[in-house]
Amino acid sequence: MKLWHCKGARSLRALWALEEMGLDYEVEVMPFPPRFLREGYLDVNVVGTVPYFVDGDVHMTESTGICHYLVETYRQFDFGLKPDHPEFGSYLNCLYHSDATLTFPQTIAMRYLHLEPTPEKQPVAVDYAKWFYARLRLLDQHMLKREYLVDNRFTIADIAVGYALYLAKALKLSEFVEREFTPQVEDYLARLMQRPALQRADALDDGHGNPI
Ligand SMILES: N[C@@H](CCC(=O)N[C@@H](CS)C(=O)NCC(=O)O)C(=O)O
Repeated sequence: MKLWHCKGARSLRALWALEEMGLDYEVEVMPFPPRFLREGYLDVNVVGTVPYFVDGDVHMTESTGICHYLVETYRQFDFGLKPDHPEFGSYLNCLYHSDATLTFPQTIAMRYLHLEPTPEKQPVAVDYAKWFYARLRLLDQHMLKREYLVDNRFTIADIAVGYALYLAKALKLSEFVEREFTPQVEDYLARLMQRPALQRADALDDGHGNPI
């Protein structure tokens, strides 16, 4: 299997999962954004985004979907839950919530605060950054009495949601909107950042550093 990745981008979810699971994979680390900076990338992935993932005939473009695929296809249930688990619904909710609800407003903020920072777009970016913090309310509540999202253990749900927290830090969103994570969410992210698999995945670089 092969993963196309850019440092700090959503492909980190898939890379982190591959590292946690100890699966054999090939990775291409590219400058960001690859559709402009990696020649021929649109021929690899017509959408031009990362991650892009290939496993035999399987081609995938969704970071959380790739994590879920790896759990199911390679029977990595140490990192996932099966449908008969009482928290299966919560597990799926975290997986979908991670990108559709949490990362989505962050990417608009990233675009206008970091990649195309024009003064007229600044209010839009700040608005989306505030929106992101408001959307953390579910996690704030959920983490009051938990160390991990489901089943009292680390799973890909933590990779999926943890990446959104990682991205907020990388984008320095708190500086733009004067909001902080709640103590329980700050502790949760610190716990995730200590994981050797994340540290290995995060260290992979195309030589140009992190653009965000
Ligand atoms: N929902 C997709 C989104 C993928 C995505 O938009 N990735 C961003 C990086 S975080 C990207 O490649 N942007 C570059 C571009 O749009 O050219 C996922 O979760 O993987």
